[in-house]
Amino acid sequence: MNDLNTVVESAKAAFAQATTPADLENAKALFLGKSGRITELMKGMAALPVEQKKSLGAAINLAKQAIEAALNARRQALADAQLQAQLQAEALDVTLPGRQRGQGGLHPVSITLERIEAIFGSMGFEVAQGPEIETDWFNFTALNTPEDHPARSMHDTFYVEGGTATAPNLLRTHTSPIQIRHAVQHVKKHRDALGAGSDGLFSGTMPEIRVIAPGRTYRVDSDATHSPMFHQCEGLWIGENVSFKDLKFVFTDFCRIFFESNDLMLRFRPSFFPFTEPSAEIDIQFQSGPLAGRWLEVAGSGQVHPNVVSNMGLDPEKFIGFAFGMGPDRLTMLRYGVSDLRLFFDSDIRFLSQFQ
Ligand code: 2NL
Repeated sequence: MNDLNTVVESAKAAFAQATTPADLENAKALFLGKSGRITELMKGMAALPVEQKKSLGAAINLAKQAIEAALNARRQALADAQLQAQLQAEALDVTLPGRQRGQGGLHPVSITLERIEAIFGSMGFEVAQGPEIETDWFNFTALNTPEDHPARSMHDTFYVEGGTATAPNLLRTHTSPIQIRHAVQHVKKHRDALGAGSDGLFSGTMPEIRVIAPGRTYRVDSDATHSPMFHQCEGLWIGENVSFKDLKFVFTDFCRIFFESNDLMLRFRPSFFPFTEPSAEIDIQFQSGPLAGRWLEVAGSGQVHPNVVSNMGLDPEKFIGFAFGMGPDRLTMLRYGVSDLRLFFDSDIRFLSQFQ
């Protein structure tokens, strides 16, 4: 009896030591296999008298059942442990955000351009586009720029192939030529609609021209505050009775909406441009916030010069209006507190991703 208990106990100990299913099956063989301890004990009963066979047989059977029970328990424990390990190894954090494809976003200057378009759009301005390679007529002549003006020199303007000596091609230096093209088209369309012919300057009735011209522009210039490619957005409003007060209210409204503040002042400072007369620089001053107290130049403006009105095909005795030009790059720097213009053109994702 005691012997059998020892066998059962040593079987339990051997099973407990087995840490893999293979180890366990080897340990099982030591007790229940062909020449295992239990099997050997059963073989040893053959020579015993019937009475002893009965009682010892029953005892061995009990011991065998105890060993089988211990074996099964250990099998189950190892299987459970193996399942736990696998679950742990393959654990999923279902609360993690899914892996996404990298998301693109708008460039900060594009964000500014979209805001400018939306704000002027809400005031009834169309958005016009035009070619970046221009003729010298649309870029300079139509805008009343004298033949000997320094802006026309190779030193300031990028000239490109494809033009002629008298009509050279260049990279537009501002977006005004877009507005000249737009105005010429506008006049032609309404003139044709009236059957007014195409001679002379138009002095009939037509809807007002109210347009903005955003886009890329180019000048021979490069330092911390100038890039050879930069953005401009010009605006033009021409009608029969459009005055400087309209410019003031349009631009004041624009600044308040763009900078999300009613707490700013505007100043129209006398200036000069060949294409406007009179002309004014527009400065703004925030009354609160990080830029408070300094006058900041944000745009040039003026009443469109009569020669420019003529070049649109309109009679300057009948049509009058204003124009302005601003730099979306600079507006973006002011709005976000960016100090170096070149950051906008370096394509460094660490900088650009901050605007998403
Ligand atoms: C500046 C100056 C200005 C204009 C642009 C303009 C356009 C037409 C006719 C007359 Cl079609 N004028 N544009 C007028 C005054 C100033 O821009 O400093 N821009 C950043």
